Amino acid sequence: MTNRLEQGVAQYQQQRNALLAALQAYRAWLDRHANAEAQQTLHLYDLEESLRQDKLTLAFVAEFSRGKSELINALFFADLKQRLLPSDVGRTTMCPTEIFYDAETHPYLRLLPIESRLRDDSLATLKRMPIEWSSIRLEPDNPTQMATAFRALAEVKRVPLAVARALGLHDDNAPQTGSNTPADGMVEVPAWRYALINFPHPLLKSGLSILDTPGLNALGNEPELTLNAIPSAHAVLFLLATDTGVTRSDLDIWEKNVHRCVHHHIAVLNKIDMLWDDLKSDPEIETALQKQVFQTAQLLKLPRHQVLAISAQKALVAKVRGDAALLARSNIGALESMLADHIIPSRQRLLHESVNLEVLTMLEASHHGVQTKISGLRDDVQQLSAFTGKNREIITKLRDKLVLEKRGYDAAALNFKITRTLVQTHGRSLLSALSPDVLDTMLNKSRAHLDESWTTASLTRGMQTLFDRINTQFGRVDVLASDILSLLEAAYLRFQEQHDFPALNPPVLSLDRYRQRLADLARSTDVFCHDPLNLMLEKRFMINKFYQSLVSEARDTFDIARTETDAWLRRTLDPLVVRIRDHKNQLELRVENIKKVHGNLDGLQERIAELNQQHDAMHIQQTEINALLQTLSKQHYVTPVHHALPNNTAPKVQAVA
Ligand SMILES: Nc1nc2c(ncn2[C@@H]2O[C@H](COP(=O)(O)OP(=O)(O)OP(=O)(O)O)[C@@H](O)[C@H]2O)c(=O)[nH]1
Ligand SMILES: [Mg+2]
Repeated sequence: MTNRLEQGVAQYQQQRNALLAALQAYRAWLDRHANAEAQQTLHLYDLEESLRQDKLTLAFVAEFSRGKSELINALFFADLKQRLLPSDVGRTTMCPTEIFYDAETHPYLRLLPIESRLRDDSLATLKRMPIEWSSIRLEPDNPTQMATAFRALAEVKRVPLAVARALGLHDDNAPQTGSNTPADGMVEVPAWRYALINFPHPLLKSGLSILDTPGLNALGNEPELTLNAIPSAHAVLFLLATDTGVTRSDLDIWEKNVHRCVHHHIAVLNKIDMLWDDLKSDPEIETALQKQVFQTAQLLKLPRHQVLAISAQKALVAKVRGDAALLARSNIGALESMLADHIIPSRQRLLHESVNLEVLTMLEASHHGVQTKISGLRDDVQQLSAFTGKNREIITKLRDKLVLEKRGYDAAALNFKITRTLVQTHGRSLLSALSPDVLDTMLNKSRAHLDESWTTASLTRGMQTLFDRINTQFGRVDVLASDILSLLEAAYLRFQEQHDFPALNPPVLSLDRYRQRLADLARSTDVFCHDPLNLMLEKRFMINKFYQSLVSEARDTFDIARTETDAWLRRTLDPLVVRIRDHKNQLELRVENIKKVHGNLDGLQERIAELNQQHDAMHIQQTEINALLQTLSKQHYVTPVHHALPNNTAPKVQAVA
């Protein structure tokens, strides 16, 4: 039995494969017709690789015991007929857990020891160092073995108070942070800092990746999650429970980590079975439920339809037992449909748009090249046909005219080389304005603020200085980019006026997305600095951790901006270079034609037949490129039918992004 979610994810995989196939076909086309610049082929390879790596990420965020792990079990692992992830009363999941599929290795559970918090390496770096992790091999055919292994996700250990403090996990002033101070001076801390589960589930194989997070302020302990993993998830499911209602701490997590920080979020009011009461009629229960949904929507400032009321536990039980009536009553189908009808299509749309942005200009240039060749060949055949019965004198005149035209064009093409060199020089300045060295200098300056004192005030100052400097640098890039564009437009206009080139609109470079990302980081810094919890916790430790995550985010943003600028340079220059080169080849061919005819009037018919053959071959190329254009510009995603959700941020094409 496949549900809506499985269908949705399968569709997402299909579309990704279709895009991939189109890119491969285009690369093969370029190879076959030997008119690709090496850089173009490389770029297509990169795009294909990033498409292959693309994952659809769902993050589950909530206060402890709202049923996050239970919901993951119900949505994804019910077919194993077990409660796979530990889910229990009170605080259960102790470390953030990422669940995905990686075909390269045997299924595993990897656990990062909590002590790694003492190191300066980021989680992203540590993820690339398997040696730092404790690894357990999973047996996918043995759910009991897996469930036993997954108990580690709930493990805690007792450490001396000083160690907990050093790990930034103890707050003397706020016992609600989870550590208490017993007489023996030992406190409980999570045994593991992070978990990775590689598991061959069909949904995960299709490119889905899940992030389960621990409740009770544990999120704030890992700034990489709050600054990056959660905001960049394609959807965040925020859970609440009917028995607790919306509490102060629920609201706090919602405000700090979900509401304004992520674009796609769904509030899930879980545990509706708590309202089921044999002594009440169904309409009474429904009224009570609707009231709670309404109140939840109001408190979270969400439209009513973005709050889904379900029972994760009953859904899991129903799926394990094959109880259709209970499954329907659990209402999990509504959540599965929401994911399939809104979240997945919006990810598909973005994927499609980002690939289109990269490839359509290239494809259009190829299309134009073929078109020019076809019309050139047609003109040539016409021209040669007109020679039939003409004398050598007329042909001499025409030849001289054509040679003259070619000379004029060659001069223009040579002139363009100057523009091209100039653009390349500007391009180098453009890229060096975004070089890692420039960033390092800026980082050192911002860090100076912090070295004076590790306070939230100096953190704010340091980060503001950094973001201002990066923005200034982006401003410089804007100016250089618009200079480049003017140069190219002026050069192209000459070809349009003097050599009948069709209109071409080179794309404009926009770094707005990265400016927005910096603004988001600045806002997160502000939230962090005003959070009473962070003011109370061992300051230096958390500020340092937060600073490091911020810097790594700023670095990524800067790097992606550079990659995008580099790609933009290619997108603006390459099509022009290709057009100018194609036209030159065309003219050369025509001069050669006329020279041949001039030398051997008897071979005229033979030459016409030859050109007709070339013309037919070009037609086949044209059909191929048209089909590719059609595949890539076709909308593969399903348009949302019900309520439109706001757009997510564009994907990182190089990381995928
Ligand atoms: N009655 C009822 N209980 C549920 C439901 N969903 C989860 N629970 C129970 O609530 C408790 C907490 O569930 P978990 O899945 O561990 O909650 P969590 O949000 O993952 O909690 P942490 O891991 O501590 O952050 C468990 O005992 C679950 O069985 C539900 O729909 N109905
Ligand atoms: Mg849990």
